[in-house]
Amino acid sequence: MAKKTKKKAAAKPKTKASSKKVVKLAAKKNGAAKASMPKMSNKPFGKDGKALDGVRILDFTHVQSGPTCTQLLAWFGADVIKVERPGVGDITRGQLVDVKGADSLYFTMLNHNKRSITVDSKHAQGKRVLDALIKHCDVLVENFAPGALDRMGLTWDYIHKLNPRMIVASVKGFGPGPYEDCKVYENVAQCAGGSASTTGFRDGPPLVTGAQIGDSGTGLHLALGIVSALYQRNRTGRGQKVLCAMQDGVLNLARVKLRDQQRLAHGPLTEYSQYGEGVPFGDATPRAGNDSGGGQPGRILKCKGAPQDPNAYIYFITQAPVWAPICDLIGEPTWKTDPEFATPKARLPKLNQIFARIEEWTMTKTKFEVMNLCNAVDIPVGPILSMKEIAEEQSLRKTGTVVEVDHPVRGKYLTVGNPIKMSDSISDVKRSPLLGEHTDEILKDVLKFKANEIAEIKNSGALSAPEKKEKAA
Ligand code: CAO
Repeated sequence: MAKKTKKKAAAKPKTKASSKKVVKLAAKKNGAAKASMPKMSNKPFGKDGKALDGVRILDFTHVQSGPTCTQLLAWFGADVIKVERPGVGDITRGQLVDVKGADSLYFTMLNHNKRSITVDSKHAQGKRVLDALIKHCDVLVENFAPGALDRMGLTWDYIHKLNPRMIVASVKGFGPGPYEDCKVYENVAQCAGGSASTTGFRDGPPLVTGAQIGDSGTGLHLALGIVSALYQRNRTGRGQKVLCAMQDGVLNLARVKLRDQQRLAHGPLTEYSQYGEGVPFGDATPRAGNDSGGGQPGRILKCKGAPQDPNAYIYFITQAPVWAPICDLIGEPTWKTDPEFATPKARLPKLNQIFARIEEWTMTKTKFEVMNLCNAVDIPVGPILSMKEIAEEQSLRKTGTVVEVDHPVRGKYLTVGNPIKMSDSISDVKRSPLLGEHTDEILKDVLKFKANEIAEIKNSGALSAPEKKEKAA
């Protein structure tokens, strides 16, 4: 797609059946809409390029939320050009540094498969490079503080005029409203999106979760918005703005808690432990400890080795359909028919007693033994896996979910590969770029600047760190 926009930024949409290769498929049988499709590939699956081949991304992201999005797009085959401030780059390059002189894991693990160009966006020659990038890219992705892009002169109107096909995708902390001008980080979003008020134990303070649902969660949402906008562009020929607010992304992931908020108007939440314990409900969804959000009673129980081993625990769910095998497994077969225990409703006030008995049993076994015994009779359980165990888990290495990457400065390190597996678009994980590593090739090969133009831009100091700028002046 980006290639097609090189000569003519506002070229006609490509979906019309113009080439001989295109055949019309009228899917009458299944009632699907009439669609124009390219001729079906006869190459083996996984050997005919990647899903987003030909899409070029102007990646103006930093920290975590935006880079998560553009890393996914890169794994799907997009050419992601990361624009960074000369001399500094994405601030995470130098945050939580573990190997002196090397880009941090914070940076490397969020910026695989990208190219890096350094450009001072507030310099006139830097602006010239950005304008060229806008003309040659399909999508601009950014997660600057509110107003920062406009202050660079890159308003929607300006970008849309330069390249009407460009999709402009943004992460912001809040959507339009009273907080729209606020800067936001992960935990701010977890709190403002309703997650923290519903996480933790009833008698303790609100808690944030370790999973980065504000940053990475919103990046994921944004990636879906971008891909959908690209799909719509095939029909309309024009770009659009895509906005994901972190508050909205977190709330979307916490929607079961807004569900429970509304259920409260009709009585207590009977599947919450607090109901069985006789503790009255207030007017907002309470924190529910480790109760399961799906309405099935669940708890985290000790296994052999706990509490000395902080991860010798298992998540145990007493789902109604597997109550009988649970009773057999823990040595309480009479609970299957005893009216005090036989039905989910009868069990609700006795969950503490029931889970204490199950825990007596789980404490005699390791979490993996519990997992094997339970899964043999279709009882779903969740061993609490430490990051050490996950890093060493060979099945995750085999699927490419945990990948070892080699980096020229830091050496080998582990990362999380693409969690979305596609049979015809196989992701390979390439190391993150060094700061400005691809500046020259992008100016020359992508933006087609001539040698004298490149020299002019470079000599202006627009692509280099402040000390070089001083020399150039
Ligand atoms: N050349 C020149 N200037 C550049 C530049 C470049 N290549 N790249 C960035 N800058 C400038 C910006 O223009 C901005 O300048 P102004 O304030 O003068 O307009 C400045 O760098 C700082 O950008 P910022 O405000 O986005 O960065 P920050 O560190 O102050 O704030 C953050 C960081 C994350 C709080 C803010 O960007 C934000 O709220 N983003 C939206 C929400 C988000 O994504 N948060 C998640 C981050 S991950 O936890």
